[in-house]
Amino acid sequence: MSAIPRSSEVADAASQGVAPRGGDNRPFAFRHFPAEVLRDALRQMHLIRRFEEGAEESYMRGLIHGTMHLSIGQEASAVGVCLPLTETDQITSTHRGHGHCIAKGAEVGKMFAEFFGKETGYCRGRGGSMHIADVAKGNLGANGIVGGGLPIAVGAALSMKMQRRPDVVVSFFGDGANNEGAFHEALNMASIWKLPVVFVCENNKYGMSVSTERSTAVKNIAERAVAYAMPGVTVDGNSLSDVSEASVTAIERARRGEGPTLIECKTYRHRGHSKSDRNRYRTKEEIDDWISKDPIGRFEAEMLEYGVVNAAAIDEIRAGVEREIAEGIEFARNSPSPDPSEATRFVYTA
Ligand SMILES: Cc1ncc(C[n+]2csc(CCOP(=O)(O)OP(=O)(O)O)c2C)c(N)n1
Ligand SMILES: [Mg+2]
Repeated sequence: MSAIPRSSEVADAASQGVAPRGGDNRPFAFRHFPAEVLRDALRQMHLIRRFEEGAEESYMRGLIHGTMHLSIGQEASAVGVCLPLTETDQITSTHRGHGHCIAKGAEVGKMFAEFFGKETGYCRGRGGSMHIADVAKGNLGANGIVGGGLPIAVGAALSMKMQRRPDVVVSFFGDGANNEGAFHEALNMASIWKLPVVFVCENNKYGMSVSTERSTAVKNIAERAVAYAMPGVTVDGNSLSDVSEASVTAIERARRGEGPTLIECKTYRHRGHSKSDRNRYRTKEEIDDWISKDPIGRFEAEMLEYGVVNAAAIDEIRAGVEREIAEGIEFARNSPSPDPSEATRFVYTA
């Protein structure tokens, strides 16, 4: 179930309350990005939300096997971070990576096909939810190993530096990864070699059922940056604008050759850790409180307030996303399954 208020409700609230403002009081994203980029950011956030709801429904109907980790509630982090990236910039992702994948330009039809185990999927149906990669678009892949993407990002950034390319690498990871050795090794190496990499910790308060208060010695994970002599910044991960501001600053710094940054996006997953989670470690009140801070509803309200869209334009965006999702599921359902005799092909690359 989607918790986003209908755009007409938001529009009514905005028209009865605050008049559109302009000038320097607007949040960063509204000053920095053109209107069409902001409208596309909203479309992407809806696309991620509806993709995951579609995946959840398909799972219930037995079209998807195994498990999956949904990022519903975390869309502002994926989209806000990727907003300043070019096609040749790269990302590494996590087990909760559908949003990163879409924000870096993936097609939902090929993603559904991968979920359904079809030959037309991003990894020819061999990978599934946790192993989607789209190298042509700069997505080096999701990763089932907690912290696994961090050293890969550092290697990719070293390669960019050695080739004198102007590109940067963004490494997404969860709060659970910040206590892994790979996190500390990656940050240290990126700092001493001033590599063009941005570390983005999506702190959704839990690693499975363990809260960050119980697992992590520092209050804000961004404080870890001090130990590796790089900037560390904690932002409201449910604010598209705040996330994009941190991302623009870090990416510009990396492109100038000044090295890495650690960004911590404080956010929340509305759903359980995976399909088998019974939510015994958190309260309904906590979940409801975060649902009321839903990043999509917040961004829509801001878009209306600053006159970037009207209610009709939002409805059009939603309708376009619905069509794209329906077509994507249809494409995946009608796609061929791999031939069982080829099950071991396309699994390793030489
Ligand atoms: C190295 C490693 N250890 C443990 C696991 C099991 N595991 C899968 S997801 C997860 C929790 C990860 O939490 P976090 O990094 O906060 O990401 P989130 O699930 O909250 O997005 C764990 C412990 C794993 N996949 N890899
Ligand atoms: Mg977490």
